[in-house]
This record gives sequence, structure tokens and C-alpha cells, in this order.
Amino acid sequence: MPINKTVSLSSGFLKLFLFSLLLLFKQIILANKKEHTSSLHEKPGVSQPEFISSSAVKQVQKFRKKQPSAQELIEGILSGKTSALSRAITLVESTNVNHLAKANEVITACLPHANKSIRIGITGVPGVGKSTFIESFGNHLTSLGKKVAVLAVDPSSTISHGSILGDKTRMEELVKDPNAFIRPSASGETLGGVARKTREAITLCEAAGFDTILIETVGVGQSETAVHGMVDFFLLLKISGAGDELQGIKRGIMEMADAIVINKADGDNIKKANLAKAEFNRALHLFPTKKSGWKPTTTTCSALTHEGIPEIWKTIEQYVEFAKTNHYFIENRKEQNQYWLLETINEQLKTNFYNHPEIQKLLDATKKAVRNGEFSPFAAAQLLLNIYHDYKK
Ligand SMILES: Nc1nc2c(ncn2[C@@H]2O[C@H](COP(=O)(O)OP(=O)(O)OP(=O)(O)O)[C@@H](O)[C@H]2O)c(=O)[nH]1
Ligand SMILES: [Mg+2]
Repeated sequence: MPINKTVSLSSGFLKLFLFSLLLLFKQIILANKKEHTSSLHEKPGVSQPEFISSSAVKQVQKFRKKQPSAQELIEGILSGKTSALSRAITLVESTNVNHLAKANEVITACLPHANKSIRIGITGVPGVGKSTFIESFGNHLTSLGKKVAVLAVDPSSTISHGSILGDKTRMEELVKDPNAFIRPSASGETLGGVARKTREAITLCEAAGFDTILIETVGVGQSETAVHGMVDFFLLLKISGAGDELQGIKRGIMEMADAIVINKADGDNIKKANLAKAEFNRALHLFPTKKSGWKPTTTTCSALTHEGIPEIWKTIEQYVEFAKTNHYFIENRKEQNQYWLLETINEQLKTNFYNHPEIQKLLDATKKAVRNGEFSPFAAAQLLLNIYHDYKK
């Protein structure tokens, strides 16, 4: 057979083979398609029901896109917009690690604009009238043209989800006041964490133009120390008891107070409140002089009738003048900054250590061994720390 004939014959076979292969593929595809459409068959022209409204999806996407940038937040805060302030505080409070850099950028930009306020800490046992006092005091301040921000450090708020939230009903007037900003306490796992976030919220509020910052804390636990470490003036609210005013009051809190205010001095309570005032006054004389040189004052007031409220503000103004003249005011703020630096490092180191997977694996068994006296607590601590450091390398 001539070569060219052989070639054309084999190429003819090849073509036939390819063609039948193509047919086979087509059939398989068609069969699959049929199988696919058969179960989901739909008459043409009948649209699928909308389980999720597409307009709602668009709205959500629009909102997501509108998440402000750090620069937008900074500009908003510096022009006094409380919406930007609220969002920035939420950012600072976020535990999402991706938010950290943005939060730090906002805080750093706000820092040069902060510092121009008076920070007042308010403490007292539950029911003493802190919220009612803040409502009355805050309204007095805004009536003087001040811009008031109310923050809270409340370790119990992790359980109650922000006591100031409930308090907003006690601060009815202040909530509506355009010159006031009320923020429920940050939630967090540790008091240190909650306090640090409040400390950063102060910076943001000040940059937004709030010149008086009120920080409420419940007079239980360590929260007073944390608040004392971030304010210029510390006010202890009390109510009159049955002549045993000093009983159950922690010495540490008395030492921290720049003013003791006996609240609920109204109606039948006025006489008792005055007696309590005298007793606290006597007790304060026994305390050593404060570092600021300021002699703590004792006064009475009624957060309900507003009696004595303006006088409290006058006392604070006197204190600020006194502390600025002897430079304690600025020195104290420097000390506080340093305290927060170290406190944040301590907090971070501790969190990292306890959250480390290896430590979490070993901690319970180590605790047990130490409790049973099988291991010295110091040696065990050293061992865990060494393991932690080795993993960090
Ligand atoms: N008579 C009188 N009652 C007051 C005064 N201040 C507060 N109260 C009342 O005391 C109760 C407690 O007041 P709050 O302002 O909620 O006290 P608080 O210290 O904020 O309480 P917690 O948020 O639970 O720690 C409320 O029923 C108030 O109406 C006051 O000056 N006089
Ligand atoms: Mg309250």
C-alpha cells in the first residue's frame, strides 16, 4: 500500500475515533445535566422566593463599608462628634487583635489633645446614691457650661452587663443633655483590663472636648485603687448610719479620699448627716497629711434636692487651684501615666502566661501537687515560668 494512502486511512480512523469520543463526552455531560436539573426543576419565569431581603443585604454591606477609618474617627473625635467618640471607645474596648493597631492609632492621635480636663472619681457602697449624685452634679456642671463625660469602672458589670446602663434611668436629665456623654462600663475579664480601657476612654473623651470626667466605681474590691490611679480628685460618698459611721469603712479608702460627702442629707436625715460629717471630720484629722498637701473636706448633700451640690464643685475648684499651685496636679498625672505603663505590662504578661497552651495543660496538675505538698510552690512556679520562657524563645 502506498504510504500516502496509509496515512490518509489512519488519519480517517483517528478522526472517527475522536468524533465518537466527543459524542460520548456530550452524552455524559447531557446525562449529568439532566440528572442535575431533574431534582431542582423549576418552571421558567418563576423566581426563587427571597429568604433574605436583598435590599437588607445591601444595607448591611453599605453599613459595613462605612466602618470609619482611624483617620475618620480621629477627625470626628477632634470635632467633638459623640458618635465618633462612642465608636472609638468600642474599638478600644474590643478584644479583637485586628482592632488593636487601629485603636492605638486613634489614641496616639488624640493624646496631644487630651489632658485638659478635671478627672473626678466617685466611689461609695451600692445604694449610697452615686448615680443620683452624678445626675445632680453633672447637671450642675453643664449648667455652668461644662462638658461632662461619665465613665465607670465596675468589676461587677461583667455579670450585670454594665451597671450604668441601668443607671441611665437614674440619669434621665443628664442622658438628654447635649453637653453630657454617658458610657456604660467596659466589660472585661479582669479589673485591670476594665480599668485600662476606662483610662483610654478618658483620653478619647478629653480629645472630644469633655472638660470634666466623672468616673464612677462601686466601693467594693480593688476598683477604687484603679480609679484613684486615674483621677485628680477622689470623692467618697457616704450615708449617715446609726452613729457608727467609721465601722466597716476601709482605712485605704479614707486615705484616698480628697472629700467625704454624706449624701441623703434631706428630710429627717439632716441631723444624722451632720453628726456623721463631724465624726468623719474628727477621724480625718488622725490620718497623715496627704502627698498633695490637701486637707480632705467633709460635707453633706442631697442628690435628690440638690442641696450642697454647688458647694462640692467649689471645693473641687479650690483643690485644683491648690494642687496646680504646688505642682502636685501635674506630678500626679505623670506618676499615673507611669503607673499605667507598668500596670499594662504586668497585665499583659500575666494574661499571656496563663493563656499559653502549655501552661494551661500543666497548671492544674501543678496546683494539685503544690496543694498536696509534693512540690514547693516556689520551685513549681519557677518550673512553669521556665517552661513558658523556653516556649517563647
Ligand atoms: N432621700 C434621698 N435618697 C437618695 C438620695 N440619693 C439617692 N437616693 C436614693 O437611693 C437609692 C439608691 O440610689 P442610686 O443612685 O441608685 O445609688 P448607687 O450608689 O448608684 O447604687 P448602685 O448603682 O447600686 O451602686 C435610690 O432609691 C435613690 O433614689 C438622696 O440624696 N436623698
Ligand atoms: Mg449606680
